[in-house]
Amino acid sequence: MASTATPASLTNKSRVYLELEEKYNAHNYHPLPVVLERGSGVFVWDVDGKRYFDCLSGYSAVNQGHCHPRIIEALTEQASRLTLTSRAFHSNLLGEYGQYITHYFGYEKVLPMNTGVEAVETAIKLCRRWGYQVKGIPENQAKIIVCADNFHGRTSTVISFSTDAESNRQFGPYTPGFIIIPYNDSAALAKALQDPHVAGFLVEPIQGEAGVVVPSPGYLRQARDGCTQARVLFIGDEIQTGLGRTGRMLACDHEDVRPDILILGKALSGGVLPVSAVLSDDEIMLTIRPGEHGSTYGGNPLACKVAMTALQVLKDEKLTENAAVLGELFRQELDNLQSPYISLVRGKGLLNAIVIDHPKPDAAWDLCLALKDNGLLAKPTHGDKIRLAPPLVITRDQIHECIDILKESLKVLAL
Ligand code: IF1
Repeated sequence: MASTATPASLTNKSRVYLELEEKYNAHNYHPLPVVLERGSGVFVWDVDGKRYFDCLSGYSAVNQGHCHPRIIEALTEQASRLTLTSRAFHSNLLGEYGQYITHYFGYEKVLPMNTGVEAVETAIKLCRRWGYQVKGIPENQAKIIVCADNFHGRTSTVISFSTDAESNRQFGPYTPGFIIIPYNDSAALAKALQDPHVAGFLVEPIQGEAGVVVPSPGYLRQARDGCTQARVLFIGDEIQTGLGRTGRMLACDHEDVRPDILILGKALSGGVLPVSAVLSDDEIMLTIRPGEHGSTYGGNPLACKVAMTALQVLKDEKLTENAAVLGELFRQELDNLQSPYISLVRGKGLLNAIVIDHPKPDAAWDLCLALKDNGLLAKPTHGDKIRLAPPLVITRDQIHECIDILKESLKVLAL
């Protein structure tokens, strides 16, 4: 890939940071050559003071915008009071948070964790436990159905059911117990659900990493009904799609689907610290008893306070509604660009992607470099797709500014 070449637009100042990272940090990422030092709302600034629209939003972790004043206030106030008790003791915030988030999403219980993948792991353990204790699956026989091209995180178990070689190659041996079926294929799901040892179906309501793949209307509804009939838990990974991103509080809400196990992360903290959560009702959650699962930081007072504030901001600022309305506008304006090099515009709410069609294999990367030079940050995925997912606090005028930057930047692809 030509992408490893240092672009001419890189300033001497930012070059120093890139070289430091290259020398002392593991090479497990290939970032765009921009060095950020500040953020506010939809904007981030680099070390030279140049301002950018952030159209990645920390992979949808900063739905509320960078350094949201109310979230930062909650963070700093609580940080000077009490940050961590461990779960060996009670705190004055864990119960309040539990009540807040379960009422917010309509579940009986919550299990707090930190990163997204930890919440996915928690959901897998809960689902298996329910399979043995409630459904009566013989021990060690439980299976979980997952979809091809999924992304649920990077632990050794979770990559065991990835179909992406980049994620799992030479990281085996892999955890067994997963059945992989094609995404958006109701017939394949119906067939897989016939196996009586199936305990759960783990699914992203929209596949993020795959390049914002929106399933056909009715797919999630049918999947939900199929799971209910087969007595299989529907596990919704809303880590990326939840919390207003797609124009509803949860992407499953678009089809009035209620997951049996709901997984949240990312924007649950508004991007200030890792906070994730698993929600379910008692029949499932109470199958795990004291000592059987946990985490040092899970449910810490700082996270509880920040998460309640981050959720309240979504409601108070009507960010879900903004995502729905401005998402429509964004896709409409992207279509109106009529670029010969954009073969597809897709998404829901403010989780969108464009597919680049161009003879140059690095065209999407080159376009992202041009976007960067013109003041907008986005990152290509799977070579030809560019995710466009700004913070949900973006305004109508700012959407138009982003479109203008795209229009200008597309000129670099002219043949
Ligand atoms: C990386 C993608 C986004 C997720 C869903 C669980 C997790 C994620 C649906 C794990 C994480 C990330 C992580 C980031 C890249 C990224 C990503 F392109 F890979 F798919 F957002 F679009 N379920 N998504 O999307 O959450 O443990 O990271 O907190 O580089 O791994 P985590």
